[in-house]
Amino acid sequence: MTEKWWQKAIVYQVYPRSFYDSNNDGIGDIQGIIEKLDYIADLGVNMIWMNPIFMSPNDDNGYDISDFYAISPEFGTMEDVELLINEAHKRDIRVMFDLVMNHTSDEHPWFIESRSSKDNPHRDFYIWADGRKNENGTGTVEPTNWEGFFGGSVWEKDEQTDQYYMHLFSKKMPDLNWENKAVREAIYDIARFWADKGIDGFRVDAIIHIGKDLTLPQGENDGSRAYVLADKYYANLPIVHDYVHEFHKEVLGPLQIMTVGEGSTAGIDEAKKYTAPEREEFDMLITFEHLSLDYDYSVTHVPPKWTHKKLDLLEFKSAMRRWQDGLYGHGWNTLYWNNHDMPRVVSRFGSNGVYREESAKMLATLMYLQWGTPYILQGEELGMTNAEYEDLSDYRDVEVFTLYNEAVVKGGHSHDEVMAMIHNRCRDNARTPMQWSAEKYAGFSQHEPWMKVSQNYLKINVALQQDDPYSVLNYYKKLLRLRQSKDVFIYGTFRFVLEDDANIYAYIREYNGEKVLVVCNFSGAERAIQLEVPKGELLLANYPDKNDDELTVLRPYEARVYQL
Ligand code: TEU
Ligand code: CA
Repeated sequence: MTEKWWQKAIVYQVYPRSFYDSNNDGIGDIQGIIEKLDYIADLGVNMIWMNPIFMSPNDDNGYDISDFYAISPEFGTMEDVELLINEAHKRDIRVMFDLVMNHTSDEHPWFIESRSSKDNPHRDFYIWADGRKNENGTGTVEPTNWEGFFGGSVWEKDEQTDQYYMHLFSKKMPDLNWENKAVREAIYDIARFWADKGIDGFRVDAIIHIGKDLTLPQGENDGSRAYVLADKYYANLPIVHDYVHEFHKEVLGPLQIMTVGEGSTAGIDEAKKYTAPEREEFDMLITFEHLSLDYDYSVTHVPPKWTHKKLDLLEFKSAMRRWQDGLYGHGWNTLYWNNHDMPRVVSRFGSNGVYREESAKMLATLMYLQWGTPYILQGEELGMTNAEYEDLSDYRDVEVFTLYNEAVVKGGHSHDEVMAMIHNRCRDNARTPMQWSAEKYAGFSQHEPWMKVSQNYLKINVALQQDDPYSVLNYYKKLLRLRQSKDVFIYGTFRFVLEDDANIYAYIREYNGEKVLVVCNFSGAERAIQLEVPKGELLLANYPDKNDDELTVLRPYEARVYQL
């Protein structure tokens, strides 16, 4: 495969609202990111991905955009953005923006026009349909029983024209109609505009959903919820590839922009299509398969993402293998544990307790020495945990309130049960303010932040970890430098060892005659193993004292990397 710069990229995801507040209004901002660029560079990453910073009423924290060409004043100005791009480039850090092409805000001028009358020129920018007659024929119900990703119906009735519009996410986020060429052209112009500003990449939001089955079939319903996730009608439709290819031809190819598509439910065959260079679609895809294995599908009164069962490591391994093997030689892979839509990985698969640091280091070692481009969420390098909020009012995410409304208020399920789900699973877990120091508000701001800091900031913060050679932060630095120092980590093949072991995650990477071995204990107990390793060639380990003569026992969450 031809070499591309992004194969050596290590991406750091900045959630601007919660990263650093430079002007003390409680909201993170672009100047705040600029102030922390040296911190980011020192970590050893070479690209940042920023969640949306455009004009937005913030129903979904900026994913509901009302003007794609303007920066939200909370975050700063266009000059700030230009400065950020410049300052990042000076430090050899590339910049990736989040491009939202599936929907807009309902406050976007296109939608205001669209809803104003059935014959408005912008009517067909969005997806409108008549309701179905209700049972007794006195009125209408939604055109289909499809459930949106935040819960509830995907349809909202608009009284003005007595039709329903489609919204796969919140009702303030109407879906664009990609069948309309004018919509596609308008979106491509937006991408061109930002490419011209000098950014290096796009993360393309919710891309697998831009094609819908507009014959509007009903989803099969077992009756456990009023609406059903019928994603076969609105996810991964073949037409999506045609749209993405067109986008590539018009924008990505000519402007040489790197892209990663967000392809949550895309399977490996889909991913091959999206990322095979000769098909000219995306460079890589972010998929969720490996992070959907701890859902408990036997619980049906809430959408699957809120449910939980213990992760079966063997299942996890076979999912990882599917992606490591499946894409190798075809496309390119992504590697991640966290993003702004998921609970924190230490709380999810590691330990929140005594082994928090060991488990955070082990999880990073396991993930980021595999084949693909790493995506690290801010705070992950500290081993930041879930939010630990107690009250519903501490949460900020629209998805939390939709769940609560559907499950408790309308569905009659218990408050305590649903609060426990929110506590474990909600997206706000990933969005609490970055923990910079033990100062008030974790050094994120001097003003009360838009969202509460996690109470453990006194113990988990940058200032403490910077000076501690054994901190999670300093381990991340070593790990990322190790990854960048050897081509075997970038291009090498991947092969499991001890594949049937339900607690150990171990693999060998190999490239041009060089071999490395990564061995991780995924459990919180000591594990006996049998592996032959050479003496003294330990490249990295997450326990400080080394006894590298033999490898017969791994301590809780222990991780080791050997040169073979
Ligand atoms: O998330 C999209 C997303 O996760 C869905 O596309 C996914 O397919 C669905 O939940 C089924 O698993 C992105 C952003 O990351 C998120 O923050 C936004 O809220 C959302 O799009 C809407 O823009
Ligand atoms: Ca601010």
